[in-house]
Amino acid sequence: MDNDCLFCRIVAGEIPATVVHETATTLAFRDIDPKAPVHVLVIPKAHHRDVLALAGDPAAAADLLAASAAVAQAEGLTGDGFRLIFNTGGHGGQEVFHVHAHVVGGRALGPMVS
Ligand code: D5M
Repeated sequence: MDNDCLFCRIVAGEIPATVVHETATTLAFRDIDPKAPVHVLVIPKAHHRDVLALAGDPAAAADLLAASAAVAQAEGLTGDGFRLIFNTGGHGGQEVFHVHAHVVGGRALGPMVS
């Protein structure tokens, strides 16, 4: 755990979140500033800075992908579709440096890049 990391502190229960799914290695909770009717963040419980770092831990990456799919299923997104996003670094618009997948859906999302 990184004590300076917001999402590590959510994993530790120090900061509240609306948790929608949890496994031994992952946690999923609703984004505080949702961009669509469904906007859930899926994170590994272990701290990895970004998706580039996560790629160095294939088991954790697989767990995160499986958890993201489970969230999409549970949130009813698999019929109409949804978006799975890893913002990465400055140009990618990453604000929280604990890797997280955005599961976004519940409406037509339009062009990917703004
Ligand atoms: O996305 C970081 C996301 O994290 C952004 O959509 C807001 C969200 N956020 C920030 N703080 C919280 C808390 N406390 N709970 C839930 N969601 C939160 P990025 O890809 O880094 O730009």
